Amino acid sequence: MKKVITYGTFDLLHVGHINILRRAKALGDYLVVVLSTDEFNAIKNKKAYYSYEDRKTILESIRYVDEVLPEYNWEQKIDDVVNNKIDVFVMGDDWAGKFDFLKDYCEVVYLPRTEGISTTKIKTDLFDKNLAAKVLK
Ligand code: C2G
Repeated sequence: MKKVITYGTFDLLHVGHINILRRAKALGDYLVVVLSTDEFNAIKNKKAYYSYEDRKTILESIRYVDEVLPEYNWEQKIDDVVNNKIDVFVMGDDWAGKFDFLKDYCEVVYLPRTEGISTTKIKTDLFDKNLAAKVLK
């Protein structure tokens, strides 16, 4: 069984997340998603809208996802790859090169991001629409 792993916050789930999960799963038979905890998000200077538990529940309902584990820090990736007997590490190419140290332990694949969508864009667009509705009322 070929095992694939990927990491992220996956907040306000959108098609960019689904595209990376679908393509990651297509590289093997079993996909492990290591999901940033709320505490680790604070270290990444991210504030997720949904809690870790809710983001985990959402991810576990996706057909491409076989297992969800917590991401506590930047240092756990080698242990995750070794302990879970991972064959392929996958990230979007905004991370290109950043995790090449894992090449000693597994295949490392960076996939093109989905253009035009991000959690930040969703938040900004909703804020602007809400603001415009107030101002133009
Ligand atoms: N992604 C994508 N296209 C988008 C948005 C995101 O392909 N339009 C990918 C990212 O490249 C990443 C994954 O979706 O591979 C999850 O993105 P985030 O939830 O933003 O994760 P990030 O904050 O990049 O966390 O240790 C690694 C970090 O936890 C990665």
